[in-house]
Formats: sequence, C-alpha cells, structure tokens
Amino acid sequence: MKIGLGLYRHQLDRAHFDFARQCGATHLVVHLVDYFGQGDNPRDNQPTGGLAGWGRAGDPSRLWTVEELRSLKQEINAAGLELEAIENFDPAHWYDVLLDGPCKQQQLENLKTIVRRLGGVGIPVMGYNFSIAGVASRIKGPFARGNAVSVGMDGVDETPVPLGMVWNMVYDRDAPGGTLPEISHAELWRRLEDFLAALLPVAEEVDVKLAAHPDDPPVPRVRRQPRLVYQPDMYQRMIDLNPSPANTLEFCVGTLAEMIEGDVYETAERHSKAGRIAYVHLRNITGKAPRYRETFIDDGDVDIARVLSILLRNGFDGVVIPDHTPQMACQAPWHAGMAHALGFIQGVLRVM
Ligand SMILES: [Mn+2]
Repeated sequence: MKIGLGLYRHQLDRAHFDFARQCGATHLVVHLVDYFGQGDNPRDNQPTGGLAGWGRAGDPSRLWTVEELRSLKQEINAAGLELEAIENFDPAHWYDVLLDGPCKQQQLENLKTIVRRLGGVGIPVMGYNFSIAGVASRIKGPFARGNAVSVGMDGVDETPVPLGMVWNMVYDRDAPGGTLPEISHAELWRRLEDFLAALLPVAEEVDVKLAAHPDDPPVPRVRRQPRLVYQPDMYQRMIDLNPSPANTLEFCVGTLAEMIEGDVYETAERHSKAGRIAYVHLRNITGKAPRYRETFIDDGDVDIARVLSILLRNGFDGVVIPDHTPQMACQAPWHAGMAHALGFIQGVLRVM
C-alpha cells in the first residue's frame, strides 16, 4: 500500500509537492478541473452546488494535451513523487455522455483520446464519477471535533438542475432556461454501459485503469436526478457490467460508510480481494445518508485501522489518499487537515 495526497488544480506547484513529501506521501492524485474558479473560497470543502454550481467547466474542444500531462508528471517526479492518477473528467469533455446528448459520440472519442494520452505519458489511473448532479445537498458547519468546520448532510436537495449544467458545473452559459428532464435509474445505467463499452477497451490497451467514485452523497436521487452507486451492491453491479480489468473502483470509504445498506468492511474485503480497487479515498464520518457529518479521520463511525488491515491482508498495493478533512483552526486549514490525516494513516500502518 502506498501513501498519497490529492491535490486540486490550483495546488499543482512545487510547494504543494514538497508538502506532500514532507507528510510522507510518495504518490499524488491530481485534479485538472478548476472546480471553484479563482476565488478565495476554501476549495476542498465546499457545501453544495446550488444554482450557480462550483464554477465553469473548461473548453469542450480543448483536451488535456500530452505536453501538459508530461510536464506535470516531470515536475512531480522532480519533487520525488509519482503521479498515480488524474481525478475527474472535465464536465466540458463529457456532458453529453452523461446526458445522452447530441455530442455524445464525439465526446466519447475525446475521452478515448484523453485516456490514450494518460497511457502514453504513463499515468496509470483515471478517476471518474458518473453522475449528473454531482456533489450536491451538502451543508457546512462546525460539525467536527473542536468545532472544526466540516461538511455533512441534513436532507436531499430537490432543486432541479438547470440546462447548461452538469456535475455541478456550468458547461453552457448560453443554455436556454429550463431544467434537465428527470430520467430513470435504468436509463442512467444504460448510459454508464455505453461509456464503459467505449472506454474500457482503450484503457486496457494503454494500461490505464478507469476508477469509479461512488455517489457522494449516496442517496437514490439528488436534484431530481438518479444516482448510480448509492448502496454498496451497486459497486458490484458496476463491475459485473463489464469484466475488463480496467474497470475498477475509486474506493471512497467515507461515502461507502454513509450508505444505509451493507457494511464498509465487507465491501472493502470483497473488492480488495478481487483486485478491483485502483485507489482509496480515506475519511471518516458519523451517521448515515441523508443525515451524516464528516469527522476527523480518527474520530468517526469507521474503524480506519480495520479498513487498512483488510486492504493489507488482501494485498492491495495501490495508493491511499486522505479524502477531504475538516478545516483546522489555523492559517493553513487544508494543510493542517491533510498533515493530520496522513500522520494518522501512517501511524496506524506502522504498527500493523
Ligand atoms: Mn471521496
């Protein structure tokens, strides 16, 4: 098992790479989508999208280039780290794959190009979240130990998604008024099947794993749109859809623990044993959807040591990163939260 850190787009610089090394990380998972624009908001711990969403999606016709991927990897390597994964497609690159719109075939081709570029540069994992509403319904407050600001949920956001928005970001500012039609769960699964059928052969060919994040928060519908993986069994259903070895999981322990069915330890056991976990998001929570709170990693319902011991026993050799953490009361709330979580994870592993 390897220790990693997740970095957002605005953090892709030497200071953050050095910070990751200083915390003991050897690997990075990076986001290339700038979810929250250029404002001063703490970007890692936002409550919910609402009508404005997280910000604007990128340019549909401008894909991540080989040059930018290669130079990012080189800068990360120069800091003594490995680039393990890119997390999340830009909504601009696949809105019609999610929405089954007119540009779907073109966008599937573009996603294949992106996956080929990752393979060519030697980035082994592409994380994604097949979701129309994306992260929504979250609230924010001093919920964690010592009044640390964290996120949670107190009920489902029923605000319909406006046209021109998907996955909590605006991809078309000139979209007409109106909202996305409500679709069935079966229809969403059909769209996923098309996506996997198109992308997995390419991913396999270039030795890249596609790793699926479950729905956060995990409830049947958010903003009137169906969710795909909101109970643990749905992760298995996703694997069963397509047997390709590139069909893997971005295993989010916090999200799985929020689900009302199943058991996070059994789920970790099943998928680590089957070798289906590409990488792990590790965080803790109290409660269950639709009413839960994110906590410090050492302080919630999940026995983190038990999860890590299951992964170790089953020979999981991928990367574990802290997920979001509560913001600590200091000048660098994100850094402090990550340093605390990384220290805790390594301490637990040291005594196993
Ligand atoms: Mn997660």
